[in-house]
Amino acid sequence: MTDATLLLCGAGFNDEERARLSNAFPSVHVDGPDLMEGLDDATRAGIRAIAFKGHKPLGGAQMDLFPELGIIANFGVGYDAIDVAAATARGVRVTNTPDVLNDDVADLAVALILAQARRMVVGADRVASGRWAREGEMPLNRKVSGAKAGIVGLGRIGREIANRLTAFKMDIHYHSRSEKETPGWTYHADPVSLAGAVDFLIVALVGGEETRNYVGREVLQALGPTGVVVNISRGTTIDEAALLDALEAGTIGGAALDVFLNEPNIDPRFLALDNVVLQPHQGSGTVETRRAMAELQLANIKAFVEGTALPTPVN
Ligand code: 8YV
Repeated sequence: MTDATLLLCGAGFNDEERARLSNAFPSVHVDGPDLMEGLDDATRAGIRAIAFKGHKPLGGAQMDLFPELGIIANFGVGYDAIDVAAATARGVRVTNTPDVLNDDVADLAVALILAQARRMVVGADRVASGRWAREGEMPLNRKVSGAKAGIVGLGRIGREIANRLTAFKMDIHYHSRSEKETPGWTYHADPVSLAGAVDFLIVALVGGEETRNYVGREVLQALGPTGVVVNISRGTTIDEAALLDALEAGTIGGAALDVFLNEPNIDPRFLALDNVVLQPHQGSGTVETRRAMAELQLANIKAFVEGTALPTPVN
């Protein structure tokens, strides 16, 4: 194990995560893939594994900087930042951290639904600003229990969200590539039909080119002026320009978003809206879950170095 040097890549590693990795292997750290070129030749030649965190693209050109690279272990379930085809072509294994974050991401989706419908951010501001005392009750908002929810992408996280929403007596609809076995949830073969049938549209797709702009103008139009879109997946899955137009024009009722196209420098048009709840991509961001993700990332690297089966391979 000691002959492998690890490259930690990502500005988001916290002290505990960094220590866990560098206690296990000799390590070098760069804040992002764009800084890999700055490493000297001898350092690059020693790198066998990259522990990756974040969402900046990591492509074949960067992989080629490391002649001994054998694995890229992603901190996260979504690996759309990594060019997996390029890795496979170079014989480089890619791993991710599925399942351990499902609960947290689903919890946040439910929180976003409640916060948007019950206007909790506006309510908190009413208390803090003294407007409650001066102006009295806030305008009435919308009931969540018993409403219709539509999940776009019924993977592991989508199912966790649907399971939680059934406790809110919500009628569950979903769209995915094919119909799945469910406890009686309603399948829609296309996302426009799904959006037309529900009050809350929750996007739980995987990221990447295949799902870019999957929720587009037509879907948003079908959701209608009281419909709310919730996104805990990737900013790329919704046509963001179409979403902003719809929010500004009031052709949808609102949005609750944990993810954006250009994180963390999100489109300033979002900040002028009063029908949105915005979060800083914190779906998996609890101490417990981030620790589990870090352990799974390290377990993949150790398995690679020891030549045993990778716990959660992507390619
Ligand atoms: C990130 C995520 O990994 O798992 C994913 O796909 O988007 C997150 O959990 C986390 O924000 C670290 O970048």
